[in-house]
Amino acid sequence: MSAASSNAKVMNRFDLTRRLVARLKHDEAVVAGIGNTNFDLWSAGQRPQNFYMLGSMGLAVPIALGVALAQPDRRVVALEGDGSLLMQLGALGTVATLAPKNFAIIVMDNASYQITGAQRTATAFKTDLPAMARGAGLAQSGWAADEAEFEQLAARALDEPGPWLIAARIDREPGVGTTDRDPARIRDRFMRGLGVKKD
Ligand SMILES: Cc1ncc(C[n+]2csc(CCOP(=O)(O)OP(=O)(O)O)c2C)c(N)n1
Repeated sequence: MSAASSNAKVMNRFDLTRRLVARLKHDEAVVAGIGNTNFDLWSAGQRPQNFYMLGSMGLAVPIALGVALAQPDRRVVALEGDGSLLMQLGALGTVATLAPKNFAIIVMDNASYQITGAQRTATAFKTDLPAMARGAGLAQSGWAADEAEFEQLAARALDEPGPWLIAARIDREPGVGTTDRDPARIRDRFMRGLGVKKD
């Protein structure tokens, strides 16, 4: 895990998402943010333990944090874009304060709001999200240097005590596929996947 983004290779979100999904054992919850993170998670293989956020930027981390606190025996991963995380930075301090050991955040940083026209975000200039996360109190926070290190860090985040924040520099490829846009179905399937809805 590197403190500097300059050491990190530019990777691809769908490729990294597939690598993460391949490492899931069974019951981990994965909460993906608006747009591309959830399109790629959907295309990497649907599972009832996945939640696909529609419409609101920055909510993957707060939703996933709630799941991690409610179900401490389950590993929970939040997948978020840089633009979305920048919109909800306060959540990092909340994660650091509550410090759930079963929680990991993965930031897919393409330095842009890709899905709305690739306008540049602050990370295209001077802002470094893992450094901000460390400032928020998340000590285990840094850049994955390449695909191999991403896999290694994902495996640790699924196994060793968190909370974690793993950032990956990615290209500006759009997401692969599109999520089923039926929020009630997505919610119900997730609740069943987590064992909290039985009917
Ligand atoms: C609160 C809010 N503001 C603006 C939008 C419009 N919007 C939807 S996705 C998006 C960009 C998301 O950027 P990022 O999280 O970096 O993901 P990327 O598209 O780069 O994969 C924007 C501006 C929105 N849906 N919600």
